[in-house]
Amino acid sequence: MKITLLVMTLNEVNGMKAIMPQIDRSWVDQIIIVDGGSTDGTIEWAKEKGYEVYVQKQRGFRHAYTEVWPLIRGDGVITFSPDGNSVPTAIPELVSKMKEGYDMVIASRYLGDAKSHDDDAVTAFGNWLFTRTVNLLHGGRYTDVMVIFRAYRKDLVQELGLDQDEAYELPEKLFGTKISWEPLLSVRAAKQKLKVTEIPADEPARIGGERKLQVLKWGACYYFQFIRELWFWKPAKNKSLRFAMEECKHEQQKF
Ligand SMILES: Nc1nc2c(ncn2[C@@H]2O[C@H](COP(=O)(O)OP(=O)(O)OP(=O)(O)O)[C@@H](O)[C@H]2O)c(=O)[nH]1
Ligand SMILES: [Mg+2]
Repeated sequence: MKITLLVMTLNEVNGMKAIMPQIDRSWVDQIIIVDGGSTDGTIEWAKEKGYEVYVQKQRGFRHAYTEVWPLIRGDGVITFSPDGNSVPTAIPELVSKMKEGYDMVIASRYLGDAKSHDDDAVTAFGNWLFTRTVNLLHGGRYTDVMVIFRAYRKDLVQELGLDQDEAYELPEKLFGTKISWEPLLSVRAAKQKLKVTEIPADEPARIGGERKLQVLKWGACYYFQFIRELWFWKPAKNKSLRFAMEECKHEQQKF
């Protein structure tokens, strides 16, 4: 299994300079810096260091993902925050768990001894509430449904419909913002009863730069999605559908 590391950046040059040298390029098969239009030298620095850089065209975190997806050569991805919040040493652990055959592995800030040093009272409560809600409503067994730092199969995006605008449009319109897909990925992975696990990983405090999190607006959008998912998206009846789809793809390639 090949793994692509997606490094998400928006004006994150200080974090990049501190964190990227801690990542051994041989840990993964491909690294892409996915930039949201930085103006602080992040893009220039990354290119100078020889990284593959993709600059997103449409604003919003989820568009960064949908736009970069066709460039991914791995069968699995790791999404990573180079602002200091993701500990690079957890990358090899995520890779090896994926190679054991999991659909998704979350680097949880709240599992076992792990701690977040980035949370304030509001985000700590929000993350707890969101995780409890997803577990109660959708039968998850998560300790962290929100974190960016996680690994999953590339094809999950299509299988769980995460690339469909309809999954986000209404809450985004109601609350006037653009959101990401991690919370919905957690929900639908639980609904589909995928093979999911977590590893404990501390969240150190942010290194310089500015926080982009819009606590209230994003919180409202994600909560809306959690409730609507009770009826909005139905999991495939049996998991062999996935394999049937794969077979179809192979057949098409033959012709
Ligand atoms: N490509 C891309 N990256 C983004 C965008 N928004 C934020 N990022 C980056 O994604 C990572 C996570 O964003 P943060 O602002 O730290 O958001 P957060 O981690 O939820 O909030 P914090 O509590 O501050 O850590 C950072 O490295 C950001 O620079 C975006 O729209 N596009
Ligand atoms: Mg952060």
